[in-house]
Amino acid sequence: MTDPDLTQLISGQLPRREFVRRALASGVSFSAVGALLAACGKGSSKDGPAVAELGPIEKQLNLYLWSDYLADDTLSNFEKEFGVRVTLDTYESNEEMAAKLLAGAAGYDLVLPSSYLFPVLFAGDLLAPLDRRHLPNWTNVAPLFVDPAWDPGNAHSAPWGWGLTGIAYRSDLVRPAPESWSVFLDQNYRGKMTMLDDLRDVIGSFLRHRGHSLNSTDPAQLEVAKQDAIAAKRNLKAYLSAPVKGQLIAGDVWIAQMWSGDAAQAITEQSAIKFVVPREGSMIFVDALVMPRSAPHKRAAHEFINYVLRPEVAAAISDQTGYATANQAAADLTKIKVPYPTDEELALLEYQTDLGREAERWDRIWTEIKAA
Ligand code: N2P
Repeated sequence: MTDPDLTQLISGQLPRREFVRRALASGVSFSAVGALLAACGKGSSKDGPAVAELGPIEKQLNLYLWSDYLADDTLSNFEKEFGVRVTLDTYESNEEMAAKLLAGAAGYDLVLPSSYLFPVLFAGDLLAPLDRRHLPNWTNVAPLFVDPAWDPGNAHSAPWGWGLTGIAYRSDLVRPAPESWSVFLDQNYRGKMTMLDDLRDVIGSFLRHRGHSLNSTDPAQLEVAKQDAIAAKRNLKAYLSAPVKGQLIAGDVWIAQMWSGDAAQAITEQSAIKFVVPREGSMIFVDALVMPRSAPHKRAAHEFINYVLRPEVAAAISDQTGYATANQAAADLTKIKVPYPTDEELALLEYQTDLGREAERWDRIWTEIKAA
């Protein structure tokens, strides 16, 4: 990317998507690109074209979702009922997914970002508005998730569920129970611990450990978080997200930074696994389905959203994944009640927010941690 690119973008001579393509090709991180677009006043897609009329349902649907976020029969039942073939690609972090979309990956009909990513997706002009006329089951959405700050009027998204980041551990092998992020600095567990392969979770947890916001952009605070993360890295077996479950169940990993639902999935197979929110506090997230502008099967995408908004479909997803549903009607049907955070825990939880231009600093620090 060159300065003339930026000038052309501002004057409207360079389309947003071409700007994004060039910026990423020249090594600028996706979040920094989002910040640049937002700063140039190109940050809103709410002025986009009105919702186009959708034709008949297509025969194909391409999903790009977080791994382990569906019930076994969610897709096969949809395929059978609607006569649509579904393909599923998965990702392990918001950053992995956003980099792919911003780099121009086309062909996906629905993706499932966390709320903090919305400013970047809007800035990249990546999202198509949803047509509520094709979502009669919308009324099942819990009031808490209606009209969120990150997507006013839910114009571009349908809430899926929410969860927390915490520590999953083998209570039969680890004593005393971990209660602080500092457990990852404990050499006694060297080689038996993992942290999420996610810069927001790793750096964020060490920021909380030192009493700071997990959205901090303060260089001095971030420097200390980096040093802590590097010290912890010496004790880690790996950075591994959802796929660590098998190792925790097998006992190869004893302590893992983990998302609540994935921990719940592991607990169903090994009851000695426990999940704790560290005393310094942690992150809470909401994930929501969005439809890229480039989605080739927009009617099928709407039918799928409407399908997962059915109480019984959303309940089955919540039961199997351990994530709390954003569907009010489904919450009454779930067999496994996902425990809502206690008031004490809630006071310690923080939503991740977009880092703006400082995302670049975070990216640099993460690269340094990974290279250390
Ligand atoms: C699903 C993980 C989703 C949680 N496996 C991260 N937002």
